Formats: sequence, C-alpha cells, structure tokens
Amino acid sequence: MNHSQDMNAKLARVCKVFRIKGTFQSYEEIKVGNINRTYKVNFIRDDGKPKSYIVQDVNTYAFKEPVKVMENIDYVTEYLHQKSPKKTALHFHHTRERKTYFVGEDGFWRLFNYIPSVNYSVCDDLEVVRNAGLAFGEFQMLLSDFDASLLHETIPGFHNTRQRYDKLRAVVEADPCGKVAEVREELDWIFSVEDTACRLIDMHRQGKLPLRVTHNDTKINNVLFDGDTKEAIVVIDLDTVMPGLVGYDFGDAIRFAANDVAEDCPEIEKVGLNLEVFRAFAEGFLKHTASTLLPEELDTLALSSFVMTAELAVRFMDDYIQGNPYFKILYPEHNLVRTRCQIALAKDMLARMDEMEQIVRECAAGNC
Ligand code: GN1
Ligand code: MG
Repeated sequence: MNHSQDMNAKLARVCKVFRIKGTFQSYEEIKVGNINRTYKVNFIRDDGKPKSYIVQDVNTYAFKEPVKVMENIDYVTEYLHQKSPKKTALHFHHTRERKTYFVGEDGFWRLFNYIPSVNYSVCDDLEVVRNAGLAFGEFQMLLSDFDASLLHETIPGFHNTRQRYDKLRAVVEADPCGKVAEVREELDWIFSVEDTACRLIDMHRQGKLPLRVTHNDTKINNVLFDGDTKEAIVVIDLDTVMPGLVGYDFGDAIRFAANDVAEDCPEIEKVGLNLEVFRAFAEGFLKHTASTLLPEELDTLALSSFVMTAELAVRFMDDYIQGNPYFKILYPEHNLVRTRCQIALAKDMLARMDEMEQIVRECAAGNC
C-alpha cells in the first residue's frame, strides 16, 4: 500500500469508530498548523448528498495528556454553545463509548464538523483583521465567567516566559545536536532581552496582572471566516484554552497577523510590524473587552506583542537546537528561519513600542 492508500484506510477506520454514516470518498491533508495532523474527509451520505468532516491526529509529544485536552474542549465548547446557541460551533463526534476521542495504535484521534469557510495564513485585509480581533475579544468575554478551576493546564507553563528561557538555557548547555556554535548571535540577542520578554509573567507573579480564561494560540488562521461577508464564523483550535493573561491572546495575534510576512519568511529584510494591521486588530479586540480590562492590562498590551514574539523566538530556537522534536518542519533549517523571523519582528516592535502604545490608548478610548 502506498502512503495515500494507507491514509485512506486509516481515516476510513477512524470515521467508522466515530460512527460516521455513508460512504468514504476521499481525504485531503490540511497543512495549516504546526503541531497536529489535520485531514478533511469527504463522504457521500446514504441520501446521496456529500458531507465532510475534519479528522485530527493529536500530537502527543506536544500534548502529553491528550485526554485532558479533550476534557477542556468538551467543557469549553459546551459552555460557548449554551451562551450563544445560534453561533456556529465546533461539534466533536462521539464514539460508541461516548468519548470525543479514540486512541488507536496509530494515534490519538478526534473528529468534528467541517465548517465551510475561508482561512488566512497571511492577511492584510483590515476588515478581516478587525473581525479576527472582535472574534478573539468575544471569545474571551464569553468565557469571562467560566469556572477556570475546571480547566487542566494542557501544556504546563505554556506561556511562562521565564520557564521557557530556563529551558532554553538548559538546552544550550546540553547542545545535543552540536548546533549552538552556529546560532550564537541569535542566542545573544534572545538573552539580551530576557527581562523585557519576562515582564508579563513577572507582573503576574507580583499580583499585577490577573488570570483569565484565554485561548493562548491566537494566530489568525485559528479563526474561520465567511468569504463573502468577511465576518468571523468561529474560533478554532481550542487545545490550549487555559487560564492565562489577556496579553497572551492579544500579543500572539499581533505577532502573527501584524508581521508584513509569514512567520517563517527567510527574507529577513522584509519582516516588519504593520501598524495598520496592529490598529485594526486592536480596534476589534478592544471593542468589547476594553471596559473589562484593568489599567495594568491595557498598559501592557503593546508590550505583550513583543513578549509573545520573543517567546516564540525562544521556543523555535530551543526546538532547532534539540533537533526539531516539537514543531513540524518542512526543511532542516525551518525552525532557525522561524527564529530569525521572530527576532527581526521583535526588534521592530521594540523600536515602535511608543506608537503601539498610543494606538492601544486610542482604541481603548473608542477613538481608533
Ligand atoms: C503552534 O499548531 P498551531 O500552528 O496552531 C503552537 C503555538 C505557536 C505556533 C507557531 C500547542 O500552533 O503555540 O505559537 O505553532 N501550538 C502549540 O506557529 O505549541
Ligand atoms: Mg494550536
């Protein structure tokens, strides 16, 4: 059997476990996302109509306790559905044992509804960006009274920047693949900004920034849009919904969307912060959240963009030095290219912090 036939058979088996009715037609891999493997599977139902689903093979290297990930998702999707029943929601199918996952020899599988939509990996359409901001802001508002003690920490210390730095130090020390000499310059820069990059987590520890329920992975490709109206349909990828700081969601979204280029662009001279995109996202995000945020949270939103970008530089660098066990790569230097791209963006953010802060103040006051 070749790879595609093998995959066909595997996915058909998984669909059967989730009791999907009809005839399996085909599948395509959706290459969005750096962690899990995602497939769209296409069926013809018994009434002759086509119907598609999304099947995912959860990465259990990243998510050591995937059952807990699914428990979080069950709670959160149910809660969101109860609060806004008319909105399109992610719907995870159950196995005969009433589980939203299935552990096979070949992976940890889940299956949910396919939602016809468009999705952007790079986007400079300001209306789309504003709508992404609205969607992530609304997501956080809807979960503002959710009992956070129900949630597992699916990746311990996920955005604990201090811990990320400590881990990088240990990995540099061990240098398991002999890569450190070649990345000295990048490492020197990363460590030179450590205190600034750790300011959010430090402020949280000092009791100045509160925990909320956050998404924690707010790349614009984690929102599905209506291609005609450009409105956001639904926020997806709930694997990392956990207690977190508001800046994690704001900052990560800016890191990804307000870069002039993709996060793995090898042409460093093209990397840069797009302040128009920054403004559009801030306008959407703050529309409903501004009144609920503390002054310290608003004051650190611009900084959070830098923090998340530096943190990603740390994480990509760590993975590169370790031989790429965590992020999917398309070529051996991929994580190094991603690191350099984050460093270039983070530098630009530092240089333009005042402008970002000014925009946040304007948007928070409703004068965007
Ligand atoms: C991963 O899987 P994906 O692409 O949504 C990662 C994020 C990073 C992102 C960088 C669980 O997200 O934290 O910001 O790659 N998710 C996890 O592209 O580590
Ligand atoms: Mg993700």
